[in-house]
Amino acid sequence: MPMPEESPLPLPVLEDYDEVGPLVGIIIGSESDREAIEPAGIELDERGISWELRVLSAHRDPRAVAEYASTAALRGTRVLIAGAGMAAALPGVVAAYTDLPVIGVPLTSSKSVMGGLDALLSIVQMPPGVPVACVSVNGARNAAILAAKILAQGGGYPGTPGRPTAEL
Ligand code: RP5
Repeated sequence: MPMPEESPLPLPVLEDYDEVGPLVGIIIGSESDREAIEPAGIELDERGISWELRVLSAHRDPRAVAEYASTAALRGTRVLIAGAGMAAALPGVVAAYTDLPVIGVPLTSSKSVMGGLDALLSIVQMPPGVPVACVSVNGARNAAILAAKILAQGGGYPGTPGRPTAEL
């Protein structure tokens, strides 16, 4: 019986990422968001939770966002944090491509309206059926804490079987 040909990777973007992903994937819409999202990584590090950061814009790189979001669960990632400013479509677009919980972080950018109210409304006003959790404007640390709480519900938190132990 002929063997089936080895199937190609489902999406080319997988080649760019470690096969096994971290527990938490953090995405920001621009390099200019990096400083504002840093507290999330610091908090996750302190909790011994693995994470990665990708800069992917829903408006400028929509295909890359779709590919990252739709492959995250396959790589073992359990929660996604998406931070963006202005018309912050990123968390909603990510949620459209994954069943993983998505935590949106509205960010202030130099071009924000009312200190980030534009991003807050863009993230929190998701249509029925596509929920995104939303923390405060520039609430990156809270996003990480919420991610940790979500992970603690599913037995996948560090210290539970199958995950590395960590000082909590
Ligand atoms: C959003 O537009 C980004 O998340 C950022 O907060 C804002 C401005 O982006 P840059 O023009 O600085 O790249 O998409």
